[in-house]
Amino acid sequence: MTISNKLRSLFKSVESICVLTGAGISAESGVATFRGTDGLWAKLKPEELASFDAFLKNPDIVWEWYNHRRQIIQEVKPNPAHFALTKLETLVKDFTLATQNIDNLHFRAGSKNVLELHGNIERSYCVDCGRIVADVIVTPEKKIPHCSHCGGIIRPDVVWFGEMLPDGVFEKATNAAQRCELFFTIGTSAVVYPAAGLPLTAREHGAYIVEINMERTEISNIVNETFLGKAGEILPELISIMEQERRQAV
Ligand code: BJW
Ligand code: ZN
Repeated sequence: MTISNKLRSLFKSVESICVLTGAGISAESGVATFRGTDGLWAKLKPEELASFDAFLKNPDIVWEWYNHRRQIIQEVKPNPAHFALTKLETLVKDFTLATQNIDNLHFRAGSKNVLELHGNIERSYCVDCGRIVADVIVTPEKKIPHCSHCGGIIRPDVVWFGEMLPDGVFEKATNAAQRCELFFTIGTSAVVYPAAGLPLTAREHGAYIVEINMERTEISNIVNETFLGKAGEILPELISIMEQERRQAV
């Protein structure tokens, strides 16, 4: 793998890293991405499934979709890209992983400082009283779960279009993007805001931006270096180069 001299030398000394991940990092685990020809939204319209209005109109259909995805996510495993990020966290003093994914795979791989920008599919909450519910059961007989406390409708704890991100989480991600020296954007089409603004923030504050994706994206022209290919192949290689550089530097 060819990497620039700038990145190689940054690998030796960097102590502050921020990472943004998107659906592409979980693709090799078997979780479908959203956009693109094989994406979830090639056939399904996001506005019909990923907004609160859509949920209120058809809670049973939205629950069926999330239940189906929850089942897939429970069966899949983190892949080498998730594990490479777990390793990366141990190499530097300041590490933040902001993920747009709701699949829990970073936590399952052992990453610690993870900011879930768009929630977590394995959690749900009551739209009326806000209580968090861990184990929601949806069946053909019981298509819409209700709160055992107040009777309100339970919804998945994910962020839909037009909704604010969880309290304080985006602020933490912005801080990390502002203070990092090296920023990775991995497996995201970088079209959904405010998450897609994080690499731009990092760049404005002087960070070196590295993108890993199967194809060029909306932000490829503002990043410093793009590696085209599978995150599960590229990331482990990059982290092993970084380890080598740091061993030599001691
Ligand atoms: C690989 C790979 C491999 C594949 N290796 N790579 C106009 C302009 C600007 C903004 C807006 C606008 N109109 C509306 C907005 C705001 C809106 C937005 O950004 N819309 C744009 C689409 C235009 N944003 C919001 O509404 C956000 N909230 C907000 O702004 O609050 C403020 C506000 C409040 C009230 C009113 C107004 C404003 C909330 C956004 C929530 C997004 N939610 C979703 C669904 C989550 C639940 C669920 O999963 O069902 O989050 S949408 C969906 O997109 C999901 C993802 O997290 C997100 C990003 O997708 P991601 O991860 O980038 O996936 P893909 O599929 O797009 O890309 C995968 C990539 O991987 C591809 O590039 C592949 O090439 C690559 N890849 N295999 C490496 N092996
Ligand atoms: Zn309730």
